Amino acid sequence: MKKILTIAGFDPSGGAGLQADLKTFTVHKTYGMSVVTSIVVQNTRGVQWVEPIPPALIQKQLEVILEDIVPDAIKIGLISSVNAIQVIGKVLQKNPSFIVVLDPVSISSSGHYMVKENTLQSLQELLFPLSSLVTPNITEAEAICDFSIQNKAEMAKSARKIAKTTNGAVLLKGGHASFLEECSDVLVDQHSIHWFCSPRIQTLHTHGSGCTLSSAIAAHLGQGDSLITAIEKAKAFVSNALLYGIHHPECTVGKGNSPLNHSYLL
Ligand code: PXL
Repeated sequence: MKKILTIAGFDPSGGAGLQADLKTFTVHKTYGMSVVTSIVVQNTRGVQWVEPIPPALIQKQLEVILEDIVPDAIKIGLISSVNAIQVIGKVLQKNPSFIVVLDPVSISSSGHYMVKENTLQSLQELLFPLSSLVTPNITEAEAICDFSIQNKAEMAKSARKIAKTTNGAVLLKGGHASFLEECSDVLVDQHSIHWFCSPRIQTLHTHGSGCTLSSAIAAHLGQGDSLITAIEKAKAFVSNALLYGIHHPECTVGKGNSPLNHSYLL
């Protein structure tokens, strides 16, 4: 069984962060492990508080896992402080062969800032160069590149610029882009560009969709899939988990933006 590690925030309501990641790892028949970086006090209606875990404690969790278990892939989600980014970078630098999928989370889907200023800049300086894939959404890509994205050409331009700072590729997610009729994501590495297009699913019940996509990609990469295959399979998983959440009223959770139905495969 392949072993997949998430380094992410804790969502007590169970739909996003490392809870989403662990559920995703399990239904992909992999063994899930988690290092917690922050406690995010929230429910499906929104985020109320983000409490960072002390960096030394993050470092210790990581070191103790890694001296015992070699992960086949790592997903990184919310890291809410620069000091935490620094210690994670320090540990990962010692293991340059790891497959790392980094979701540069900064704002929750309910619009709450979950990171301190400069976090995106530090992620780009310290963790993008250690990542095989970085998965920003449009808002995060705009903040990283410092220009606005209004069409597919600008999506590609932004992804190309960000890709130069990674150790692999960028998947720029168009899921929230109002200028796209379909849901189009663009994958760019040093040499190539590939578009993934899927029908847009009209729903507000998307809590945890970004976390789930990046952890499903990590699970597939850890199992040996190519990058394009891993992304295709992960996108199909997210679409189905969204659809099963909406079309089965008994699967709706909470009074706000309901999470995906991670268990639909079961
Ligand atoms: O979707 C971004 C995200 C990431 N990580 C945690 C979260 C959220 C959004 O709510 O709670 C822990």
